[in-house]
Parts: sequence; structure tokens; C-alpha cells
Amino acid sequence: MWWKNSVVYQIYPRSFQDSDLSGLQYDGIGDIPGIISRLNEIKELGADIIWLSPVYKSPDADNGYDISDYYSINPKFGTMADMEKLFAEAKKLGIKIIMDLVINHTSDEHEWFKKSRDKESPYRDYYIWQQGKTGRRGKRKPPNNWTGFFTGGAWEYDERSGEYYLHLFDKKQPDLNYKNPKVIEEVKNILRFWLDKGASGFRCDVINIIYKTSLKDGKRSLTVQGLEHFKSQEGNHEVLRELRRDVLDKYDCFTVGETVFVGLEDAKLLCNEDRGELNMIFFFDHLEVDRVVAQFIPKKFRARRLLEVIAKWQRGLDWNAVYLENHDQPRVVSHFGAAKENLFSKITKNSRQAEIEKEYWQRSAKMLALFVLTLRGTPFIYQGQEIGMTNFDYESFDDLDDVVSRGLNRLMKKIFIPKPLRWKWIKASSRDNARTPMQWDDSEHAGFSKVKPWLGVNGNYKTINYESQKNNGNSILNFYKKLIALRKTSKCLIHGEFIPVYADNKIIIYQRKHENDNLTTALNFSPKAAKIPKKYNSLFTGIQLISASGESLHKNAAIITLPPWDGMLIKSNIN
Ligand code: TEU
Repeated sequence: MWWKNSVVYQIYPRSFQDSDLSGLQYDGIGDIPGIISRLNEIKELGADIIWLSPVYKSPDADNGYDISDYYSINPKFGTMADMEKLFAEAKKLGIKIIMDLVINHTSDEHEWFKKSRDKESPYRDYYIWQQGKTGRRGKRKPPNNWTGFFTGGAWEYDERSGEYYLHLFDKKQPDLNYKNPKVIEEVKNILRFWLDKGASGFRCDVINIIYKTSLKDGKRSLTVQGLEHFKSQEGNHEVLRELRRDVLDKYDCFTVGETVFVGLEDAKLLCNEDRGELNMIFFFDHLEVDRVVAQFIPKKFRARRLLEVIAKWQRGLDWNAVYLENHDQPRVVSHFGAAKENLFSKITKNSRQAEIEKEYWQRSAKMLALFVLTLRGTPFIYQGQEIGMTNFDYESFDDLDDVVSRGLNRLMKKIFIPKPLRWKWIKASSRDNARTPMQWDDSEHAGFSKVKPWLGVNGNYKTINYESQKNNGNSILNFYKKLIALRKTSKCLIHGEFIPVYADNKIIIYQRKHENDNLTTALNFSPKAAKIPKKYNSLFTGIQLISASGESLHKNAAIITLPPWDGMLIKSNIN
């Protein structure tokens, strides 16, 4: 299973590289020829699979996660010929590509949905249409009390047919009806089409909520209401098995499912090779250790909690999809690393303070690289993570683009949450944090484009950019390269068992074991040096393979301390 030895690099095409190649003009939006022009950088990093966020035709209500034609390319990104060239050029470099499969919903501008608005159309049953209820004083009410993932209700009334349609995300993203076998056949055709073009698999968007067993009212809930009627339903498992049996198993490919509100028991079923559903899943638990109510409200970070959650999943599933960032999440160095607050802010600092910040930004980004690359599973690195890109530095709501951030702001305003607090929460959680243009160099627009980008470039691009790290042996980028290379040659890092060792509020220690090999990872998630309990000294007696600070461990000291934000990997002598 080649995908077990691989490292995946996620590209969010809109923000990766704009170009004027292949008949395109610079327009501030990344494109496929731009990706082709950067394949060497991905190869040099050591990644051998690309996950491409959606490039299909779309009105972009949710930046491509609202597809209006699964068989054509968004003209902003290029043409089908460009896409074919991307497959071919990537292949030459030994890089495989997996596509984003968004099949819970389509765009409301998809032909199926347009036709489905007509009650008599054979496409009516492609979506979930229901009559409304009559509320007080004869007022029209939605068919049930479900709420969506993007804040607000999950039903939209359609004047033309006098009924409501279900949309668990934006109202421009109507949910498909998986009780209709024709929908499943359409999905099979989409899969075949892209596999025949050269795709090596799929990242499957919100794949554990596609089947709605009943449309009864949901239990009252602060998050998504109605979940018990559509999360990980038996019908959902059946659809996945059918897609696998009839299509996926006939190709050399793999799937990684994005699974929302997923529990370990569900996940075991979804990833069980004998059942044949998905190959691995993305869960969110580890990114939510310092958040309440899904992801919006922060709470204190404790390293101990992080290890508990990671250990549960590492030991609970045979194979994990391992990640710390994607296009929906804040940058990890701003989330779990040293760049939590004010880093590189415009407020004048004394030079000593600024130096420490810079040092710690870099070191913590490396420490987090060690984390994601020494766990058991297929690692996914998100564009910009390899150079330690940080959350955006915007100062106003007007700079935001994301449909979720805007919706959330409206909702919080309605319940009178004061503006500074709204801004603080949204700033820390907004999906736009991950979507600022890739910082390639220190030229205007960070080398991403020659014209103003669709979303503002982070002001720190002069300090944080690819070019400046490329030839710096000490950079985050080169740390990623070294570590990926190390991982590729280490059976222990790929196949070794995961064993949690120790954690407190600052540090975590775990081991990977394979035959006679024994690797220990120790990570410090705090700006203070941390003592390692004496009991574990023996684990640190071997060879230090790599460390985030570059400092070597004083192995013979009676007390071993881990410098602030440091992380290290040790080949231990003992078993
Ligand atoms: O995301 C699913 C999802 O529900 C969350 O990760 C979502 O971003 C979060 O709850 C809101 O902050 C997937 C895609 O990754 C995301 O980009 C899409 O917007 C969404 O599905 C709908 O297709």
C-alpha cells in the first residue's frame, strides 16, 4: 500500500500560485498552470502525493466546495487540458494526485438542481425536497428543526415549487439524496471519470453525513441539530461499500474521508479494511483540545490533553490520516505554536523581544513538524505549513472572505456579542487564516501574483517566505525536508507501533517501536524550559537524530531539560 509510505501535500489552488501561463492573465487567483510551475518545489520537499482542493466549475459560494459541474474545470483555474498536463507533469516527477470529492451537496447552479426545482422533473429526487409545516398564525415553517454546519437553519424555501430543500451547509449547497440509486450511479461515473484521467484517489468531503435516514426533528443541540438522523448512518456505510466495490477497488487508489463529529467506534467501521469503505479518515478531536462548542470558543491548551486524544486515535485505529493544518483550520504555529498572539505585529517591540519571537516562531514550527511527521499514519502537510506561515494579520471584518466567518459574525451580532469579542474569536478561528496567499518571496504580493490577490497577503511575507528559507540550512523548510527524508527511510517511523509515554501541561513524550528499533519523540509546547521526569532519562540515552532548536541534549546530566518550544527525536538504546 504505497500511500502508507507517502507524504501528502495539500494545495488550495486559489491561494497557491497565480500565473499568466497557458493563455491565462494574472487575476489574483491561483491556477493550475501556476501549480505546474511549482511542482519542483513539492518534489524537493519530499511529498509524493498532492491533494488538490476543488478545481471544478463552481460559482464559488464556498470557494469550489459548491460544484456546478464535476466534469469541467473552473475557468479561473484553467482548462481540462491544463488539468491533464498537471497529471502528466506530476507523474513524471513521481507525484500522484488525489481529487477532492464533494458529494454531500452540489451547487444550486448545478444542472441537476436547476432541473430539480421542477416538481415533475426526473431530477426532483436527486435532492431532498419537503413540504413545510404550518406554524403559529398560519406562518410557514421548515419541515423540521435541523440546523446547518454554517450557522442558521438547514432548509430553504423555494417559491417556484412551494417546497423546502435541505442544505446542511450554505443555502447555495443543496444536499443530494442518497436514498436515490440514480445519485449513487452519478457518483460512480464521477469517480471513474477522474480515475481514468489519472487521479490516484479522493479526499471525500464530509463523507459521514451523506445519508439521511429520517427527516424527524433532532434533539436540541448547541451545535448541529439533527445530527443523529444523518451522522454515520447504516445507509451511509452501505453507500461507501458500494462505491468501493463497484469502482474504487478496480483501480490502484486510496480514499481519505473527512468525517465530522466522528467517534472512534464509527471510525473503526469506516476504516476497517474487511468492510471496505474508506482507507483512512480525518478527525478533528486533536485540533479541538483548546476549543469549546466545535471550534469557535477558545479554552486553555494543555499538552496532556493533546497526548490523550492523539494516543486514543493512534492506538484505536490501525492507520491514521495525520494532519495539523488544512484549508479550514488556523495555521498550526498560531494555534499550538509560539505565534499564538501578536507575533510580528506592527506594535514596536524592543529588538531583543523581537528576536526571541522570531527564534521561537521558527523553533515551534519545527517542533510541530516533528509532531506531524513522527506519528503513525499518512502525514498531510498543508501549503505554507512547511515555511511556518501564520494566521492573517487583518484588522477588520471587511478583510474577510469566508462564508463561515461572515455568517458567524452576523449570528453573534444578533445576540449582542460585542465587536471586540467577536473579532477576537473570529480572528483565532477563521478559515481565512489558512487561505491567505502562499508566501513565495519578498516581492510585491509575495510572489503569489503580479496583481492584487483575491485575499490579502499576510504583512509578514518579507520575513516569512519560501525563497528566504530555501537556501538557509537552518530554516523550517529545510527541517521539513530533512524530516520527510528521514521518515521515508525509517521503517520504524512508518510502521512502528505508537506508545504514549508521558505528558504534563507543557510537554509530551511518545515512542515508536518496530522490531529492534525504538524512537522517542519529546515535544515542548511552552515558552519555558521543561524538565523531563528522571524516570524517563534512559529513553534519552541514544542518538539524537534531529532537534528543533539545534541544541544537543545533555544526556549525561542528572536532569534532562527540554528548551522552550523545542522538539527532538531520539533513537533510544533501550527497548
Ligand atoms: O468542511 C466540513 C466542515 O464542516 C468543517 O470543517 C467546516 O469548515 C467547519 O465546520 C466550519 O468552520 C468541508 C470542507 O473542508 C469545507 O471547506 C467546506 O466548506 C465544507 O466541507 C462544505 O463542503
